[in-house]
Amino acid sequence: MNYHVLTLFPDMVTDGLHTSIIGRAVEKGILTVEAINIRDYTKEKHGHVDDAPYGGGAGMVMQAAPVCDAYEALCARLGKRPRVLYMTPQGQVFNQSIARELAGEEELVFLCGHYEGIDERALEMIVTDYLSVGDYVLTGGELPAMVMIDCISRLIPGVLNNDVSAEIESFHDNLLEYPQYTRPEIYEGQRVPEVLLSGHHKNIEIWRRQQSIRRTLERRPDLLENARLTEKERAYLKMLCEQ
Ligand code: 4GX
Repeated sequence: MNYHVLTLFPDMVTDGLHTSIIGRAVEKGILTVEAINIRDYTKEKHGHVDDAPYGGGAGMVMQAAPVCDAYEALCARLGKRPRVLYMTPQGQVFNQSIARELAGEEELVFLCGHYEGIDERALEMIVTDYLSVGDYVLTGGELPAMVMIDCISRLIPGVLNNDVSAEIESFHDNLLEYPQYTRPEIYEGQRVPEVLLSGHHKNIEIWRRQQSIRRTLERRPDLLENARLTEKERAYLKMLCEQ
C-alpha cells in the first residue's frame, strides 16, 4: 500500500506515521507514506495557498489550483489516478468496514484541508470519497488522515507481528474484545479469572465469547444488532437481557 497525503503540514504526517508499528511497516517496505506539501505547487510569488472567501465571511479558503496541481503531478508520476479521500465532518463516518474496503487499494490519496476548507471546485474535480472521523470539529484533516492510515495499515498482511488475522479483535463479528490479564496471578487482592489458569482451551474460548457478548451489551448495545452469534450465544444474550 502506498499512501500519499496532500497537506500544508507534511512533517506532522511523516513524524507521526514513522513511529511505532506503522513506522516499522514502512521500514520493512510493506507500506510507503509520502506527504506532499501543497505549498510546493503554488504559482504565486509569495507562496500563498489560501485567500478570503467570495461572498465574505470569516477565515480563509484553500485555493483550487495548488491542490489540483499537486494531485495531477502525483498522477503523472504514478501513471494512474488513485482515489482521493477528503477528510471532512461532512463525510461518511469512517468505520472498520470502510477500512477493510480501502485496504484493498494499491494507492490512496488523503486530501487534508485547513482553515475554512478547500475551494469547492477543486473538491468536485478530484475527490472520490468524503470521509469523517466523527461528529466533532478539528483544526485540519491531518489527524483524521493519520487515524485512517493507522487503521487501514493494520489490516495489511505483515504489518502486525501476530500471524492471526488483525480482525480477531474488537469489531470482529461486531463484538467488543474480552478482558485480558497477565502476571501476577493476584494483584491488590484481585485474582485472574480461574478459567484462564485452567489450560482448558475450549472453556476459555466459551468464557471469552461470553465476556465479549456481556461487554457489548453493557457498553455498545447498538453493535449487537449486527453481531454474528451462534444459537448458544443468542441464548446466553437472552439470559443476560432477562436478568
Ligand atoms: N473528520 N476537520 C477538515 C477543514 C474543513 C473546514 C470546513 C470542510 C469544511 C474532520 C473530521 C474535521 C476540520 C477536517 C475541518 N473542511 N475531518 N477541516 N471530524 O473536523 O474529518
